[in-house]
Amino acid sequence: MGYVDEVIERVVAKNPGEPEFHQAVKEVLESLRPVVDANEALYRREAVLERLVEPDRQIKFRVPWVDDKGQVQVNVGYRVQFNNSIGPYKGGLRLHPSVNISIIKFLGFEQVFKNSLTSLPIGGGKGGSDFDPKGKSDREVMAFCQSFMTELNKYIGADVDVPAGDIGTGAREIGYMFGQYKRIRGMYEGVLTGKGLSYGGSLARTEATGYGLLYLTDEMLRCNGKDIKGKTVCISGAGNVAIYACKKAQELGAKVVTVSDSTGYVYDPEGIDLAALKEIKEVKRARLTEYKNYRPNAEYHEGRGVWNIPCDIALPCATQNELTIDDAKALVANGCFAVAEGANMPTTLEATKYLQANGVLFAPGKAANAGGVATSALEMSQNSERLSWTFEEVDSKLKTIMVNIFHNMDDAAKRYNFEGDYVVGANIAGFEKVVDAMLAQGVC
Ligand code: NDP
Ligand code: 2IT
Repeated sequence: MGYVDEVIERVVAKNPGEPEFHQAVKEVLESLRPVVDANEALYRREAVLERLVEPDRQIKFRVPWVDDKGQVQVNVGYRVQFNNSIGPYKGGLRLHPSVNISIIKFLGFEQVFKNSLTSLPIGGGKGGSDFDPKGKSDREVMAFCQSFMTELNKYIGADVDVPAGDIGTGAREIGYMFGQYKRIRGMYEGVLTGKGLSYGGSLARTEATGYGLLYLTDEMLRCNGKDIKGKTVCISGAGNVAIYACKKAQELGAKVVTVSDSTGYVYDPEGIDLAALKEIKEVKRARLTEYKNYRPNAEYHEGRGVWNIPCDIALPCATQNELTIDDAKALVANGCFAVAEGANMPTTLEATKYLQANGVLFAPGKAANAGGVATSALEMSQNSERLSWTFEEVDSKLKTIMVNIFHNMDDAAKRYNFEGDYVVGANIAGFEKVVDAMLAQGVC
């Protein structure tokens, strides 16, 4: 058995009940075969893959808080610090009832390669809790965030580990967590990113993941002789990533016809009304069922089905494994020619292979959604120099980073004779830098 297969088998045996983590490890390691084969003796002796798949540490803790009725609630908190070879651990905090150690480990593992791809000095980590902010009062969210940070603060710091937002964690949650960190540690430092603009946040961080997704998609299309202008785009999700992906896609001349949330999806053949979407999701924190009140000609459908709407370009921006083999078949049958992942691992392995086999340009999440964490790293730089840059300055750096990520993954794929396979390209390009740093730093 080859080295890659041995390590995958070991990961599955040693981490039972962690299907998302197994999936992420398989996807990465299998596409690293060309590099691993070329360096097998060295990598085996240095146990490079064994070290890559084992996090530096996993922290799990109790998060007790009091709800509005005076009832004590208990959630579970996690922080997985995966790899800090190229910089302090960096990655978001997910607040969603589905959160478990498997999901946090898959996200942390992906983050290592994503952060390497940004070319900025950030290692990989991820955290979160099974707390559900939906339907909670602001006071309840604050009580949870303060309790969460009361434990988490022991393990993080501006040069140690810098968490940020993810599903369920937006500006409100980051604010409450930052306040509690400052209070407990007695220091004002850039320990979290995605902060409000009045206390050290960066302009363009809110927009960064969605905008970055479109900058990379635009470059991928351009380099393949295609143009986004005038194309029909389906987006899933209706959160931070989806909203700003929609905005930039529209600015680039595309027509976005769908958005979705966990209960259903909207199909607006005339093009999504961004102002309505923002009001429903960012201001009212309401369901997409409200969209029809703004746009009577739009359709709202309960349940899944967003990928059955015909489109040229699909941008999954909700959650993991939301685009399955059946969805991939529907997209191909309807003439879709590009898929770029705004979410983390939204496409199943089988669906990814099907899309690629059918000539669909496929940009994997660790490259396509790296604009968020890249701009978080720019927020860290601004905090360190105690300055803030203009929107245009941050946005232009973000664009350069995304264009470079595209070319780095494209070049890596070509170097190993996998031209056009951006999954292989992104994994190899991300891996090379991390391994170089690991080997230089000795056995640790
Ligand atoms: P938000 O919480 O702002 O929005 C998430 C959206 O996805 C909501 O519309 C939500 O619907 C939907 N969603 C979440 N879970 C499910 C589910 N299990 N089934 C169906 N729909 C679901 O999160 P973000 O926009 O920040 O994150 C979206 C994705 O992008 C995630 O995969 C995240 O890891 C990834 N990402 C985020 C970055 C960022 O900077 N925010 C950076 C890089 C990647 P509902 O409200 O009904 O739950
Ligand atoms: O998945 C991700 O890259 C994020 N949720 C953003 C992480 C960050 O540190 O900005």
